[in-house]
Amino acid sequence: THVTTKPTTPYSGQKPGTSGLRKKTRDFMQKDYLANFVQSVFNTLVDQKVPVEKGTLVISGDGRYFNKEAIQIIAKIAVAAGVDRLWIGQNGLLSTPAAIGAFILSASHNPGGIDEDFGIKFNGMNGAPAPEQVTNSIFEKTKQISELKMADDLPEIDISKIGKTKYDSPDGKKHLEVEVFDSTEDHVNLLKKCFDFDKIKQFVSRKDFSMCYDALHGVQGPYAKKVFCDTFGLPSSILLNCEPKEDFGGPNSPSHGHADPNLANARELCDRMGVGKDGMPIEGHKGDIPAFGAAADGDADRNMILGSKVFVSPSDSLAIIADNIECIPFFQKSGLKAAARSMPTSRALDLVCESKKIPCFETPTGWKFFGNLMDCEQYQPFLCGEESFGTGSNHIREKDGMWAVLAWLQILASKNPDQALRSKPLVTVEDIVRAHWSKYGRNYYVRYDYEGVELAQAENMMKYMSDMAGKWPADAFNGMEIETADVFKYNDPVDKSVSDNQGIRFIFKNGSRIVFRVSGTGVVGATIRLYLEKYEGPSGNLNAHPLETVKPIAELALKLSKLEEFTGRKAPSVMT
Ligand code: VG1
Ligand code: CO
Repeated sequence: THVTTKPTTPYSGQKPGTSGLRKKTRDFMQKDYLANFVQSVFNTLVDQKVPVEKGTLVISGDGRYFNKEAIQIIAKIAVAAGVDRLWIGQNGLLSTPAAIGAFILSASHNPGGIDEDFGIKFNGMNGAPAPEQVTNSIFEKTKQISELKMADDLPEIDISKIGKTKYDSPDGKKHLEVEVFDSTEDHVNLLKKCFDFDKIKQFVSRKDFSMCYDALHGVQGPYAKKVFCDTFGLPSSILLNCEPKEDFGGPNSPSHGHADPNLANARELCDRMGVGKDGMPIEGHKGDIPAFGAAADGDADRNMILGSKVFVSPSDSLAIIADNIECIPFFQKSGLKAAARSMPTSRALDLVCESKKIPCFETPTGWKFFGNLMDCEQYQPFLCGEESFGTGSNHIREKDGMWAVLAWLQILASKNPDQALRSKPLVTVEDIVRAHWSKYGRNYYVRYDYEGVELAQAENMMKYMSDMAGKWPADAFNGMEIETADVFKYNDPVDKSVSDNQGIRFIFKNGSRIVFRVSGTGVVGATIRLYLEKYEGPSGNLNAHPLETVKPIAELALKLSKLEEFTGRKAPSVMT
């Protein structure tokens, strides 16, 4: 192969957000748009003295439209940059949790298709998303880029067939290897080290247990088939939407092509599980309901957990896994050493950490902030998660949708031990959730999303609230006593970096919280996220309706933020 150098001109706005660069697919299809960004990543790596020439690079994605074309473009740039080996998941598919040292072609939970969204993330050799210093430097490079170096004569890689192909490197001094591999194998092998697969298999084959798994046509499908059907021996009828599709099923599918595992988009699964849009049981639901239900997002790093007629809020799921951590082999040897949640995630986890007397960290939104913490030996094994349906541990440096599901199945298996007890009724997801609330109390939690708001309006609203921090009159809070009203700023305890402006928070003395953020994964305009939390102690009402329960706080939040005045929005577009 040879390297061709050709001139290019910068595109504006190539700034990675919470998780990679996300734009309309058609933006990515513009001449050299993707190439400019990828070249900028390599230029940054070279600057930071990362030994690219010795590296193995993974290039794969969640299977959305333009995935395949993008892989060929990135391969040409990577070869020109001198990469030793390229690994590509069969058919270009690889879930985010399985990708280490990788370009991941995904806009995650955003819809896919030529008229929808595309994205690219870069994860370093430790599997962690590029930290802020790196993404900022990539952005600077995109503004200055003037040339592309590509191995234009690299033949088109056949990504449909597993196998290795050797090419001469551009300098003719070595061979470079391109390997197309079975996407699911490595990751499932890693998960086998975290859990007791035999015990889970025994549990899921009980006659009184049944489950349903929805991959929403994202990349998790083949992994789900491998784990649940090939390994645990469950029938393929438990799988919903497990064939990856370029448009995740498109606008006419039950998820509207939005591979986001939540109450609004995973409707097919929720309906089957008897769970309404409000997270409450569907009245008069007929038919058999499985005992366990779960779903993943487009790139398979998110998870949703359901029981029969029960929705487990992601913040609760995190706290419940923490409280039952001794059920999971990965943690059995030394116990859980530390845990973390993103700032908007409910404080249910904090209560568990308090009782376990272990550190509980509060980070800004996005997985890149957990990486530093879990790299510290004194905090391993480590558990972390977000309200946005992401949960994981230090087995990798990303959230992991399959991991969370196996964690729940392992807990269920432990609560329903051996043969002798088979005559007893199944301890259900609902039993586990209720036991948790009666021990720690319940953190009622709802998120309102206002999508497609004009950017300037969202910024003005956020600016208004940050200007007001410290100046709110004492009677501004509808009689509730305020503890903190500020702009969240994170001091990374490990590398001492500071991330400012990570959301507006109102914390009340009674344990309620209001948080405002602007999303960093949106593609058009701005999405305002309003996070609402109300704590109810163990002796309080643990059976209330979450939407109703947080309503008074929501009204206060709308008053404080003047959201309607700033944006003209009367109601959120999604509640979850
Ligand atoms: C959202 C979620 C955040 C998550 C991020 C990436 O970010 O709120 O918790 O880490 O998506 O998830 P934002 O900035 O839009 O709020 V994924 O599964 O889209 O890579
Ligand atoms: Co995702």
